[in-house]
Amino acid sequence: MKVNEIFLSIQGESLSAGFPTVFVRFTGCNLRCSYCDTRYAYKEGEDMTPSEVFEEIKKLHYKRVCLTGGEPLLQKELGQLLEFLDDYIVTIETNGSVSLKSVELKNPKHSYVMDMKVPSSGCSDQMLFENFDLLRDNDEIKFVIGSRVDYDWAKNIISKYHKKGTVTFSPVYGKIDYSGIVKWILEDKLDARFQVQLHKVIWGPDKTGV
Ligand code: MET
Repeated sequence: MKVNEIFLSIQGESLSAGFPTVFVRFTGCNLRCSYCDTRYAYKEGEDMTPSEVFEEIKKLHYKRVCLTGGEPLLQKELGQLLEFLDDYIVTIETNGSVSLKSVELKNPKHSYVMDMKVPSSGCSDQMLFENFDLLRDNDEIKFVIGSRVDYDWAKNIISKYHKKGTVTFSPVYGKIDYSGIVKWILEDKLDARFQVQLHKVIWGPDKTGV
């Protein structure tokens, strides 16, 4: 596996937001999102076996792990790492363009956070909508909203494809009026969760490795 960094922090996004979590950031991504805040994970990384990654996770003494990137589903040995993490609460942050069939989640404590890339990311045309069919109730679908166009795109995708899993709308930090998004959600009677990225509230938009 190619690993960019492993560190302990507070989870800033998803249903696990606020919990101390061990982050494993893998190297390599097939997308180039306009707002990407982890471009350093496109290339830089160290080769490690799943067992070596697990040893590093254990050293941090927390049973919550976030597998992120880069794009974690590009790692061929992800399934092997998940076997080591059988006893852990694991979220896999994936970018919506890679088939969820690349790793089978057998453990109910393991879930996907699938980030559907909206038009302002520049990558919305690469989303794989059949992934919606593979999501379960404990998975999550996230839309990072930067404009009304993004919101309308997300609303349309939900009505067409959403079956199972929590829907979350997160504003691009500092870019858009948060109360506006909340108003749209309520006007449209969407069962969508509004969430500000907590790590950016705590440390600001540019700090990495937190
Ligand atoms: N690849 C995943 C996503 O796009 C997680 C990392 S993005 C910084 O959501």
